[in-house]
Order: sequence, then C-alpha cells, then structure tokens
Amino acid sequence: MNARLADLPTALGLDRLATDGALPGASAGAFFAPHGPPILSDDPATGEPLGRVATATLDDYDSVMLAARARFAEWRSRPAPKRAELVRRLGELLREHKEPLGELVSREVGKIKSEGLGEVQEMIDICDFAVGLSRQLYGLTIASERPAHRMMEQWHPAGVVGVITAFNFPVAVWAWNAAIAAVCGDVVVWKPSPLAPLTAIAVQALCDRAAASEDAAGVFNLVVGGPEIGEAMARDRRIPVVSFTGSIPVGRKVAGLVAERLGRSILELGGNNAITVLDDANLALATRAITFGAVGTAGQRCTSTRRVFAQRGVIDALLGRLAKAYGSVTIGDPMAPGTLMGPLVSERAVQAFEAAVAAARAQGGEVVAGGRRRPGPGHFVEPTIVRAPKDAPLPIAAEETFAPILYVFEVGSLDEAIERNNAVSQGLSSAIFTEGLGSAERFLSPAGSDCGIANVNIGTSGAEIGGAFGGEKDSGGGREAGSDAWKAYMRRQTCTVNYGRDLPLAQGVEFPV
Ligand code: UN1
Repeated sequence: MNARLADLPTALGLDRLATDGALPGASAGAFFAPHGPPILSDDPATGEPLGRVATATLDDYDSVMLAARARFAEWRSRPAPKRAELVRRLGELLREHKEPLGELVSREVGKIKSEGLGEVQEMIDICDFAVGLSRQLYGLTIASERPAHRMMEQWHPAGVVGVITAFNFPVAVWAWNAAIAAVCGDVVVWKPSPLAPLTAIAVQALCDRAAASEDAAGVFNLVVGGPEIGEAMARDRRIPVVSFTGSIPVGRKVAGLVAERLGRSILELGGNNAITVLDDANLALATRAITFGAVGTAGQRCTSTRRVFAQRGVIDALLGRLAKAYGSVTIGDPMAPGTLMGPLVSERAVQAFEAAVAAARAQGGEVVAGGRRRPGPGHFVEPTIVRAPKDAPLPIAAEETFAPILYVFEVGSLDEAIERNNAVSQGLSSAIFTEGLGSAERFLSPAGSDCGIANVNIGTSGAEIGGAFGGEKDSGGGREAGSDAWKAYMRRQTCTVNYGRDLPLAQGVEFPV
C-alpha cells in the first residue's frame, strides 16, 4: 500500500484485509483470497503504484455466483422495506466515510477532491432514494372485463444482477444499480474496472459491514478481474439482468451475448454531447457550463461536453470567454486545493488525446486553446478547444475521445444546431443556452434533441440521481438511477383473480364443458 494512502485503509476498514501485500479482489459476503494473478492499481497523478489486488479466476467467479444464488433464495422473500435497512445502513456508512472514500476515488482515478466527494455524495443520494423507493414498488390494478374478476400487476425480484462498471465513476454508477437492485430484492455481483479495484474493495468492505448488521451477507458481491469475467457474466444464464457501463464496442459485445440467451441488458455507453448556444444566450452562464462540462473530470465523463454549436452572432465572443476561462484552469494534483483538472487515467488515454488533436488539425481544425500533453510524472494534458473549419466536416468530432477536447462549430440557426446535435451515432446528453422560451421548448420537443438527456441553460454533465439516466442510439438505451428505472431490475407479473363462482372467458369466448 502506497504511503500517500497510509491513513485511508484504516478509515475504510481495508487494513484488516491485506494478505501478503495484495488485497483480495473477491467477496461473497466475506472477502476471500482469489486465485488469479494480482493487478497493480496506479495513481494517475504520479504513475506510482497505489496497491496490489489479487484477481478472481473463473472458478472464483463461480463460487461467488453460487453464494449469490443461495442468498437470493432468501432475500427475494424479505419485505422490501426490510431489505431497505441494508441500503440505509450502507448510506450511513458512506456518510461516515465520505472523506476517505472520496479521497481514494481521487487518488485512484485522478478526479479532483470536490468531484471525488461528489461521487460519494451521489452514492449517498441513491441510497436515500432507494430506501424511499422500497415502499413504492407500485403495480397497477386494472379493470377486468369479466365480472367478479380482479386484475393486477406486481413486480418481483429479477434474480442475480450483474453490474460491470467503468473507471470514470468507479463507485457512483455501481451504487445507482446496486442500491436499487437490492431494495428490488435482487442480489448483486459487481465487476469493477481493473483501473479502480481499490475503490471497489473499499466499498465492498463497507457493504460487508452493512450486511453483517442486517443479516444480509452476500447481497452485495465483488469480483475483480479482467474481460473474461465480464464475458462470463454476459453469457451466464443465472444472471437475468446485466448492467454494463463502458465503451460502445464492448457494450455491443455484451448486448449481443446477453441477447443470445434472451437476457436483459441495461447499457450505459458512450456519449458525444453537445451544447447549443444561441444568439440570445446568457454567455456568462454558457461559458461556465461549457467549461465544467468539457474540463470537469478531465473530460472523462460519458456526459462530458464534446461539441458546441454557437450561433453566428455569438461565436467569437463565446470563444473569447472560453479561452479566458480555460486559461484560468489549474492543472495538477487532484487533491490540492484550487486544482480544477487532474490527470487522465492512463498513458493510453494521453495517447488517444494526442491522436485526436492531431486528427483535428489534419482535418482543418484550429487549436485555439491547449493541445499538448504536460511533462510527467503523471498523465496530464491541457484542456483543449478546437475551432472547426467553416465549410469542411470535422470527422474526428463524431467520435468520443475520453479527454478534455472541445470542438466548436458555427451554426446559422436553431434548426441547424438541432440537426447537427442529432447527426452523431451517440445520443446521451445535450443542452441549449437561450433566453427564448420558444427556442428552449423546440429543443425539448419531439423534433428537438434526440438524446436521453436534454437540458436548458445548464450543461450536459452533472445529472442528479432523481431522474432516469441514460441515452439513445449507440449510447445504449438503458436507464439507471431515479424515476422508474427500478422496473428494469424486476420482473413484471400480471395476475387475474376470479372471486366469483362462474368461469367467464375473455373476449366473450364460449367453451361449454
Ligand atoms: C458517467 O460518466 O458514466 O451526469 C456517469 C453526470 C454524472 C454521472 C456520469 N452524474 O455527469
């Protein structure tokens, strides 16, 4: 364990888990030493190793699945408000450990302190939401066409839910899925990103503590491993629901494997999110929203702002304001006060950044801010703005590069902005800045943005957990977190009860026997 993390393990209960230097990356109610090769987790701000984690083999995965199935047999029959006690306890533990867990997130994936804390807050929020939801898993009653018959719909637990998460929200996205699934009566098996195993182990340690006091060992389970574990989950008929967050190509593969066995997948894939800025926009507001959207989390959110469509009358003023705002962004140690942008997660991410900037230049884009990597140690780059050429396409802007690169286009009208907003394969998040009610409503209308999220006078990222989160087209179509997203974690049952003495048939069919 790295010295910079010295006081964190104790706070998170990790110190008790260390076995011959490697933390055990598997838990089925209690941590056990898995048999796969260890992986190193690095601090992206320094390139130094933070800790070593033993990974799970397919046999280890199978042991976790067996325990999960056994737990489900009991858990599904526990009343939902009682199940919620586990989630309430987890929420309390997260509140108690918000600081050290937020710091661990910052250290392991490089997001700034406030965002690391915000990520844990998002977990706390979804726990609160799930506790309330446990008393609101409503079904409909339906008027029957037959006398003395009652029809109703009820929602039952689906089973073992597989949750595969990405490095950029290493724990919040797990919580969206896990907190909801647990109150729905499901048991969760989690495969975290191999880039963030320490954060996952810390959260699992809190889960195991919550479970111990609520007699719920094994409702939350952890399997740290590589793509072979993810593939096993996608193929596994014992997992009726697989929630996957990650890239579009891997999401396509997961969706195919789950569909082959007629399972259900909840996909939260890439985005290519745009902000439209009309001539009547409040430019001060737009500048702040664009800068947070494009630079926040070093551009490594699926909701990060990647494209701007600025109307002719404001593009120069907006670019001037953006260049100034970008100039004031402090880059460095994510935990240092005042830092607004930490490192990218890996050297590979830096190379992808450099390749995208080079492609943008080759395609006629003008780099008006940033554009370079920063000397090491650590994986630092400059937040970058590319002004698109007027009369040529900028094909690189159709791709999602997980880095702080913003492509700015000039548009003549709202219609043109909407058309270009929708012209990419992804459809996650979008926003418009305008003071005009008509323009705002047109952006939100059926002929407006085609994304799962459409905002007015706020940016594309930073969604609250109360809404359903997810996107259309290549963004995957899944919905997670709030609203009625819980329905994806349950199976629906339509029930008809005859309390009469006759057996009338529907549709007036006669069958005299
Ligand atoms: C993600 O990047 O996978 O809306 C999720 C947001 C965050 C979640 C992002 N609440 O930006």
